[in-house]
Amino acid sequence: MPQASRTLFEIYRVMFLAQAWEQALLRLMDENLAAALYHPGRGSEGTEVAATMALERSDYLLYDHRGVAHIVAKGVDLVAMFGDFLGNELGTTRGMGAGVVHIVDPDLGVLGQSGTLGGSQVIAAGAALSSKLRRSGQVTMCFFGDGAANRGTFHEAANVAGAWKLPIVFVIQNNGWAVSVPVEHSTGGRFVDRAIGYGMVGVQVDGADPTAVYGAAVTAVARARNGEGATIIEAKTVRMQGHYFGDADGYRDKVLVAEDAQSDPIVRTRAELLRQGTLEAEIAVVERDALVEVAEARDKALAGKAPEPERIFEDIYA
Ligand SMILES: Cc1ncc(C[n+]2csc(CCOP(=O)(O)OP(=O)(O)O)c2C)c(N)n1
Ligand SMILES: [Mg+2]
Repeated sequence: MPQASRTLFEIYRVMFLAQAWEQALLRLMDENLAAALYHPGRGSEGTEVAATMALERSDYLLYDHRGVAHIVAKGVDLVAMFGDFLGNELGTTRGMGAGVVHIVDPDLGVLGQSGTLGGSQVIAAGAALSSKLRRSGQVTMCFFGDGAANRGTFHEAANVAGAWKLPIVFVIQNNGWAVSVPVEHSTGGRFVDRAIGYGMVGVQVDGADPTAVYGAAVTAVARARNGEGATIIEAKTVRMQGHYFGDADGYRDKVLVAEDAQSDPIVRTRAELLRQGTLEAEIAVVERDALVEVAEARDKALAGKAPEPERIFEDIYA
C-alpha cells in the first residue's frame, strides 16, 4: 500500500474506533448507566483525527467538547475515557469528575478542554509560551468551534500567538452552528481571514477530507516546531446530530441536515480507500477489531469503583 493510502487507512481506523466508542457511550447513557452530558462528534471525526495525527506524543492537545475523536487519536486509554464518563476510579480523573468530562493525560500532552468554552484558547497560548521558553520543541494544538471562536478569549490568545510567534495551531471546527445559532448570524467575515490580522498563517480546508486536513496540519505543526509561528486551520465540518445527546434539534432544516450528512468523513473515507485499492476484507478487519476493543473497554470500565467520600478534598488548591 502506498504511504498516502496507509496514512488514510490509519486515519480511517481511528475515526471508526472513535465513533464506535461514542456509540457505546450513548448506549450506556440510554441505559442510565452513565449520567453524562455528551455532544456527539459524528461528522467531525475527519478533522479531529487527521489534525491530531500530525502531532507527536509529547505535543499538547486542548480538545473541544464535540466528540472524542481527537482524544482517541492522541492515544488516551479507552477504559479510562469510559471511567471518566462513569465517574469511577478507572477514569483519568480517578473518579473526581463526570458529566461534561475533563479527560486529562499529561503524559500524552492532553491538557483538557477548560471549564468554559474558549478558556482553552488562552490556556493553549500559555502552554505554547511555556514550551517556547523551555525550548522543548513541543507544539500545542487547540480545537474549538465557530461559536467559541467568537469569544473574547480568542482575541487574547491569537494576539500573543501572532506577536510572539508561539508554536501553536488553532483548529476551528466550523460546523455552521453554535447550539441553535447559525454561523451567518454570529460571524461577519471568514475565520480563516482573521489569521492575517494577528500575524498568523490561515488555511481553510474541507473537514470531511482527512487527507486535506492532515496535509494542512502537518505543514502547520512543522511551521510551529521550526519557530515560524502560529497557524489557524479553519475546517468546515458538519454536525450530523443534535447539539447534545437528547437535543430534539427542531431548529434546523431537515433537508439541510440531510445534505450535510453527505459530508460524513467516515463514509467518504471508506469509499476513498476502496477507490484507492484497499480491499473490503482489510477494512472489515479493522472495523471488527475496533468493535471488540470498545466492547472490552466498556466491560472493564463498568467494573470500576466509585471514589470513596474521603477523597472529596483531593486536588483542591484553595
Ligand atoms: C463560555 C461558555 N458559554 C456557553 C457555553 C454553553 N455551550 C456549550 S457548547 C455551546 C455551543 C458551542 O458552539 P461551537 O463553538 O460552534 O461548537 P459546536 O458545539 O458547534 O461544536 C455552548 C453555547 C459554555 N460551555 N461556555
Ligand atoms: Mg459550531
